[in-house]
Amino acid sequence: MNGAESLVRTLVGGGVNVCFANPGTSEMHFVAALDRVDGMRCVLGLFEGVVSGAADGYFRMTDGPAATLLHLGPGYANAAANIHNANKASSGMVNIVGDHATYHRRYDAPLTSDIETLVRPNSHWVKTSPNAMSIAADGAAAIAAARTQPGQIATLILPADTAWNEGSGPVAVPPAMPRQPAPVAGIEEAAKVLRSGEPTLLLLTGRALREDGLALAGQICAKTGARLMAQGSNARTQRGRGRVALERVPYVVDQALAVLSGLKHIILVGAKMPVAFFAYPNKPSLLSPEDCQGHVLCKLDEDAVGALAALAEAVGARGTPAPVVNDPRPELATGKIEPMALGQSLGALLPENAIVVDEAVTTGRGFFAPTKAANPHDWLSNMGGSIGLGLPLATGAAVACPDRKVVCLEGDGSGMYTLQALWTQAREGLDVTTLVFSNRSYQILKGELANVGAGNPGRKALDMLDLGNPDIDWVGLAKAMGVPGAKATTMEEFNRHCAEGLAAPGPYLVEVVL
Ligand SMILES: Cc1ncc(C[n+]2csc(CCOP(=O)(O)OP(=O)(O)O)c2C)c(N)n1
Repeated sequence: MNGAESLVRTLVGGGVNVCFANPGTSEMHFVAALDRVDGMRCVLGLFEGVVSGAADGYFRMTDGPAATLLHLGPGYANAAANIHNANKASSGMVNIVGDHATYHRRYDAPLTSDIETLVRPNSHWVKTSPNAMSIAADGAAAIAAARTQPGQIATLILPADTAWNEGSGPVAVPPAMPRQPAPVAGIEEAAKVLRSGEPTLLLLTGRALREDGLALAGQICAKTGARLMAQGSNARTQRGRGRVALERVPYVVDQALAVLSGLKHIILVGAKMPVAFFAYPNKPSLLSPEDCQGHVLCKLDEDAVGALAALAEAVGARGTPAPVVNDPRPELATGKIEPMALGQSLGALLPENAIVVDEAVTTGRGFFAPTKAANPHDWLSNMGGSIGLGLPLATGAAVACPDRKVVCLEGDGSGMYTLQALWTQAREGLDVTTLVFSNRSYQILKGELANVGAGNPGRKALDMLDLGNPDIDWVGLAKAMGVPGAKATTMEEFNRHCAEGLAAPGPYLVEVVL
């Protein structure tokens, strides 16, 4: 058995059953080995940013890593922006980056580059496998690293001769370690703060934002009068009717300062003290009041649900009912297409157990409130700020959860970075309804131009923020990649086309003209 097959068998044996791939010559033995090994689903992405974003979506929905297959330094470089996003979301993934055969590297052939240096900033674990006999053991170590709580990026560089020479056969992967309990001192400190009666916020991210963690956090806040919020963006939040709802720290600095003003304590449940996305002249970087103290209940890799349960116990909140959302679902909105109307119709239309991928940027900023009482769903956000994640993330989430509907909320500017994901959705028959909010501009940047104090923009500056001239035909783009769709110019059309997409099995795209 050659090295490549030893590696693929190690991946499958270690529970890595999906590989998002964009291969080249140096990965041909890995590709050939896929045919000889059962249990590995291979999904082709036509740009590496699709591959890495999909692996992120897959991890968020399964809590287990997928593999990616990337072609040398440039293949990795194309994947890097969404690996950055995955890293910020603490998603685990096993990147397999092909390289030239070990003896060929010294000749500096066109695709030669320093792959280790390229991958290091966004990888917790990096290794170039030295020979075919060690590739399976290195693969097993990469899987173990990717599964390290809360999830890590592991990058294994695979020189072509380590794939084609005789290998060791598969190597067993040690079972994943559970999360460690949070230190008792943090729980005691948090309980003391909550008992003090001073204005306190429980700030959540990570594992705490699933239904069980939210119920405990809701009980604690109902009992003690503390406030409850989530970080500005989060990997996966479970929300909707029957669950404890929470708002996020706003993106706009002045709004965030207002929301957090008066607080004396923030209890951090996996979260960091809130910081502004960017610095702006004459505005603070830290969003909490100067005299507000942070208290770590648990770190991101620790057992957040266990820590919340212990805190609920400590403040006597176990018998307090969790304040879950009981409101009726909103009605469909009608008339002119506007962000709040879209949020309302979305709240009415979201199917039970949907997975919402949110890269709606300006249009979607207010969607949390009107979707609060929608059917129960999971909400996935971009945590690394590198746009072009939404369509790939939705693709990976749909591969992970074939029984659930994925609804991708996408800005037209962000969508254009990685639109090839639509082709993968069509080829794989993935159940994704994509709503592209076609405001034909980089709308958010128009506000940012003013916020950074760059003065009154002229024609040249405004042209850099405008996506019209020519208008992008999203329905045409989708059709060309095998995804049916329709355009909506009124809320009535939106309601109809969105419902059509949600009713159809497989991918569908609605271009929403704002
Ligand atoms: C990789 C990357 N390049 C550029 C940016 C800067 N950027 C932030 S938002 C944005 C435009 C987003 O446009 P769109 O998705 O249409 O959202 P809108 O604000 O119009 O709703 C750009 C270019 C970024 N965040 N990431």
